[in-house]
Amino acid sequence: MSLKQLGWNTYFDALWQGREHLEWLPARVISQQRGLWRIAGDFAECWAEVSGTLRAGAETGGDWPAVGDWVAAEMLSGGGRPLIHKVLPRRSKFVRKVAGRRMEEQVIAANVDTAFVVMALDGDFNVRRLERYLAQSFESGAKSIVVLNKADDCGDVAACVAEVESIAAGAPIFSVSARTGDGVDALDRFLAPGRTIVLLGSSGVGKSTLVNHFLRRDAQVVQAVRASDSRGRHTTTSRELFALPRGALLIDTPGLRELQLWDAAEGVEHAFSDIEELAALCKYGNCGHTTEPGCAVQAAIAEGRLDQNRLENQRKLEREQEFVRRKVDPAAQKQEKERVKLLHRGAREKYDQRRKDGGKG
Ligand SMILES: Nc1nc2c(ncn2[C@@H]2O[C@H](COP(=O)(O)OP(=O)(O)OP(=O)(O)O)[C@@H](O)[C@H]2O)c(=O)[nH]1
Ligand SMILES: [Mg+2]
Ligand SMILES: [Zn+2]
Repeated sequence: MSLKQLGWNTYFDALWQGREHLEWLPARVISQQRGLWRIAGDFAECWAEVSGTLRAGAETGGDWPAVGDWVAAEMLSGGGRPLIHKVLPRRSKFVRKVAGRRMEEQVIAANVDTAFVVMALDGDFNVRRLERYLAQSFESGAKSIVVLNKADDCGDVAACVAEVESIAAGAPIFSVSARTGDGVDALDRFLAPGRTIVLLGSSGVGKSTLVNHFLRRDAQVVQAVRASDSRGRHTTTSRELFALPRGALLIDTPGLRELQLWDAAEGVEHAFSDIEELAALCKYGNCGHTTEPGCAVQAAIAEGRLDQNRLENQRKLEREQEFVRRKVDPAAQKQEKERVKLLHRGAREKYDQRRKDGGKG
């Protein structure tokens, strides 16, 4: 595949001009397995390792290559596995706190244009879980889309869509059935050539079934959910990027057992902007929205305009992400964000200049 078919564009091209070694080749990480990364580029596809320098410099989980990343690879003349020397700055990334106790970021997918946040309309339907995914997705830098799958297995799709509308903070919502194909064509607009889409959502919601639908072949194994509670069986076990026949790039991910937020203050804020708007109307600026007089949030709950559970979930997610923020060095994180911002600005300027010079975007 050509780099362009893999999603390369002038934006990454501008970043690439600053590479340290001319013999390095750009490649995209398409899957990953225990210390090996599968990369694709102009040279086709192969497994690669990370260089000693990258390994030594990797301080947190986020420093390692992830599926969707663009990397600088060196082909070794002796025929050994190529070495990944650098991860190009990410344009967007969907992350979580790594499972377990470690306070570390894990990158689920990088350089994604659109995130399909998938929720099933069967017995596993859960708007609180959706709020959690959306908060992290809003933080990612990708466009968030809610995909309500298994519409064929739902007694009242309209009611579920209405409920999701009230919590999705304006994210577009599509109800589909990957099984029958109903409604799935409406997602085509996000699948333009060179575009990267990640499928997110808990196990059993039908992510891999959607992948197979778009690929028009059974590339991914799918497995029935438990009859008792419609929960999935964690069928997909690794993240993988697929090239669709029509040119988009689709990343399938395993349903996460837990999605713990990581550095998602803005995402949480956006996800609950309706509550923020209400809070601005409270009588007291420091209103805690419990029993204070003149509380607009409590008034909305009393009038049925806001669900108490949504307010509680907001508090929970805020606490969670606050906890992470206190555990990791805040100064270091801020610095990192500034560094990435500057890199992006540099790339953006070069990109704009080229467009002015008559290049194509
Ligand atoms: N009724 C119905 N079942 C569906 C639909 N889409 C998927 N399923 C079924 O749901 C089950 C789980 O689907 P998967 O595609 O394996 O789910 P997944 O999200 O990839 O799950 P993990 O890989 O475990 O994260 C399978 O039995 C699918 O056939 C749908 O639109 N309607
Ligand atoms: Mg799957
Ligand atoms: Zn209040």
